[in-house]
Amino acid sequence: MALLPILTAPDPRLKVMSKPVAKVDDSIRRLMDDMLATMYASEGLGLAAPQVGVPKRVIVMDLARHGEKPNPIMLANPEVIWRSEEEMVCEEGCLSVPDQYSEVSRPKAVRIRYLDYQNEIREMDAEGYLATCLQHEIDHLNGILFIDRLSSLRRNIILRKLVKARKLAAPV
Ligand code: K1U
Ligand code: ZN
Repeated sequence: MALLPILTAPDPRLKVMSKPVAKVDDSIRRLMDDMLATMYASEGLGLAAPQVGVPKRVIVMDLARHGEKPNPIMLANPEVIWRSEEEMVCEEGCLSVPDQYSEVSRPKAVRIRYLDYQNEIREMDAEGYLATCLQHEIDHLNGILFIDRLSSLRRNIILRKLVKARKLAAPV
């Protein structure tokens, strides 16, 4: 399995609409495996293919905590087919927006349709933190970052911090 470099905002590749997968075949399964390894190595809870520069509708997640049995979720072409009217506010972060966290309001519960690792069509009901993470990852597939759901003032403050941090990290 390979560890893939993660893009950070404001990289334009994070703003692109990703393309559906025709079939979950060996090449998509390899992408899912590499994304999962990359997500674990970065201590993230989720990862979407555009974050590693691949504009395909593939996401991986694992919400198991340290010390719990791993519970990987790998989805292709995930789509929200129902969302609750009730919303929930949750603190979000993103591996592509390093060290920045903000509260975001999203539907509290969703039903997702997707293709699984075996290319079978499945549906999943999610609520609470799982629903938040799924919606955050599906947003990535549509070129949306959690900072796009904040006020333009807050978003610009965060983007300026990221550009400054990148300049400081760049070799002279
Ligand atoms: O980069 C990503 O898309 C993954 C992202 C998933 C996520 C976390 C929290 C809320 C919504 C989506 C992360 O894993 S960010 C890093 C992280 O582990 C974390 C961030 C905030 C709160 C708790 C954990
Ligand atoms: Zn993210």
